[in-house]
Amino acid sequence: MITTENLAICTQQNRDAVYTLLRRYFSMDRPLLLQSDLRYELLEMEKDCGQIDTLNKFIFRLQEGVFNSPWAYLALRPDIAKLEFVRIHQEHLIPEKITVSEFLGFKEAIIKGETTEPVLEVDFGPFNRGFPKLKESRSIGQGMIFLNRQLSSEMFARIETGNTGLLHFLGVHAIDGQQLMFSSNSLSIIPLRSQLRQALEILETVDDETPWSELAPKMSRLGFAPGWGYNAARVAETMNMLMDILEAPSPSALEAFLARIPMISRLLILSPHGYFGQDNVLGLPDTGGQVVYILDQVRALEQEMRDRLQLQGVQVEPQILIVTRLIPDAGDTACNQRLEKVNGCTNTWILRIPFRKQNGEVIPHWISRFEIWPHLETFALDVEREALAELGGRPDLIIGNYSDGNLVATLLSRKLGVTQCNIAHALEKTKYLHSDIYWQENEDKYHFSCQYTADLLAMNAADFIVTSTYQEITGTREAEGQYESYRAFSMPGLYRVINGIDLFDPKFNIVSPGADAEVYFPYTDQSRRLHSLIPEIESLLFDDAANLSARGALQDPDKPLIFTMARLDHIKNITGLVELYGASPRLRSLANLVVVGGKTDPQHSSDHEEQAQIHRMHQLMDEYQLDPQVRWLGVRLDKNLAGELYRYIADKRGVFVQPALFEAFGLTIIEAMASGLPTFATRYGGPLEIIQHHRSGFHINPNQSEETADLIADFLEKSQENPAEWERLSQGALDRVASRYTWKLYAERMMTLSRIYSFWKFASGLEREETDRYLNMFYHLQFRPLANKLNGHV
Ligand code: UDP
Ligand code: LCN
Repeated sequence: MITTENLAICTQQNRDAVYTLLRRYFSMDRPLLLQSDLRYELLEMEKDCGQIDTLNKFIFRLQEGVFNSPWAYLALRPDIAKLEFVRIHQEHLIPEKITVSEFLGFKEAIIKGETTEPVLEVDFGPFNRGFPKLKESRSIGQGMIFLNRQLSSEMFARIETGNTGLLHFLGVHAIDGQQLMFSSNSLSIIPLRSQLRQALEILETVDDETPWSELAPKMSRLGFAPGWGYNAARVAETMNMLMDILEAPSPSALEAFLARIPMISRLLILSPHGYFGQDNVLGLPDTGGQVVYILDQVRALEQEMRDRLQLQGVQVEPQILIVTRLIPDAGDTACNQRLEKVNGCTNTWILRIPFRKQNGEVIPHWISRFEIWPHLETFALDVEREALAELGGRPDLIIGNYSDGNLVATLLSRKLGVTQCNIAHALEKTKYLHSDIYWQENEDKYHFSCQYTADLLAMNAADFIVTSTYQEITGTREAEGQYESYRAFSMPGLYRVINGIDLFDPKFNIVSPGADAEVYFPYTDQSRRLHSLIPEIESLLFDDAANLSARGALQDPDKPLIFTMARLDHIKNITGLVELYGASPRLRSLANLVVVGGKTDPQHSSDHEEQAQIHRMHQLMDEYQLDPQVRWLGVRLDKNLAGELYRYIADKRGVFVQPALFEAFGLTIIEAMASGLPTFATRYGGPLEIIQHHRSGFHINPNQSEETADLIADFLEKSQENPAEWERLSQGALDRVASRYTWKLYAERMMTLSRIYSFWKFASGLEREETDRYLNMFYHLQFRPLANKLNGHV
């Protein structure tokens, strides 16, 4: 293992090389070097001196370095989820271990010229010391299994004395005001065993199919309430499960039993920013995958909740409320409507609540996600009132989405005493390089001081956190994870985070989203194809651009198509793809490029990043004279059209490319793959985990344009010579999505997590009271003043 101790030995053995390398770093005259810079410089040095194996290993484990002669302060990431800090004197060359605080302090002083004035150090570590923690990095993201194992053994140790949270939980359990499982609230173990035995004896005498309604009178005389099953067979199974637990407890038996207890019938989902709607919203600034994710998620969850409640014989209709912002000036969207029913659901609604100014006046226009911070506290109060009225009571679970939704979820969950789940979708900190240390420079535009504070609050408050991939939490061997980036960082002048989040906390669980199987299905499935959309697609691709919001007219329409679709954000790097295509005569001769994104007229955009990207697109089209080979559609495609377009591209033996500089997950990637379209996607972020290189798609490095162009061109050429190659990748993509990325799998897992975490929150007092008090103070003393300052600014 690459530890600081080993580094000392290595330095001794390679004194000359270390000395030369440090000199090179110092001579770069850049105080802060990133992993890529540190590696690059070593590789350059090796060109002159030859390879130094051991040193190589260390440099490749460095996360960043801060240089101020004679000292180099280094952050070493020996392995996934491990972090150490070390400093080396340029002359003495003896590595010394330092604390995170010393490292960050040096960084602040060098980069920002800060004095050694006392700063607020944020440290969540001490609060969670007594809390069970995972030990192995490979178990990160499997928190539920671990927690269940850990807590059940503690609980079972007390079972004979009857002192168990399980009995208490069963005794008071109710949903929608209806008492479930037991009618008495003081259960004890000996009478309970006898009650169960008597009930099972009765159940043996009746037909398996006897419905609960017929069993109810006898069962209620024994003290049982509904919730055990819809018929005699299922009731008996559930009772036997409880008998087994009382007899010989095991975590898996408990998990199976808890999976049967109806716990969730009312769900509150928060997604404040953006245009949240079902039509005409995708591709608008800030409105993308999160909306798609939530709309697909609720369909799957409502179905799963209903199935579960029915199986357990509980006559409660599940209800889901998605709460977002009401935007009076909503253009051609429905975002100015208070209530909207979600298509394909029975009792799932979008509830829109406006943002208000301090004087109560409703804010009419869209507000960027970076500027919504001052509105969230009043929004939370309004949500509490209106959502409780719509739901007819407290929700059983609150799910926050993105930094803003997670903050509102935090405020509401604390207040209502409801289990809180967070879904980040994308944490901005990883997307914007150095956005912590240079926060002041970006404050006017991005207000990261508010966002990162909100993130720390919400991640530490959540009962459980759902992520789409493993690396979202803790990264890969090479790169830091999104949550990991909140572990230790500095915002000079504001605070220094010593321990922002513990990656080994069992609150993390990986539950990957799916692609809507009704919309994104294989191109070969002719009977389901929407053939009527083909003329519209061909018109979009080939008709006169002047009649559409489009640019470019494909000269040779028979060539395969390279397709990309994304919001025109800088990070999506669509312009990077256009540039690499423009600069590659080989690629240009093999295929045309189709871009769906943004608008072609910058005046039609209200978002500064999008405007800049639109200008850049036009510039590239002019510079490389791309009009005959690139079709840029500044339109929003509805889901069905997008689904059929992926399949159309597959018919033409084309490919999908997702060139983002960083992509948290990337729904377009699984949509393209679910359509059977060979997919090339960025190696930075979730796609690295979704795609198996050369099997179910390809990883590309967005910073290596030539290499990427060649990889795509090689594949297109190979596929022309041997169509089986294209089909191999197409099938690989289909198989991968079917085995991992479906909403059915998602809903089952999500409901299990909700039940288990809610149970443990109740049964073992998992309330982290000390953390809560600290968070409360952090919210009032840090977040509120920052948000209020922004209020004056916007
Ligand atoms: N999308 C769409 N039509 C458009 C643009 C985007 O249907 O014109 C959808 C796309 O199919 C995907 C989502 O918007 O479902 C984008 O999600 P992704 O995770 O790829 O990126 P995000 O926008 O969330 O960063
Ligand atoms: C936000 C993103 O940036 C995407 O990478 C995700 O796919 C999307 O949300 C859905 O989680």
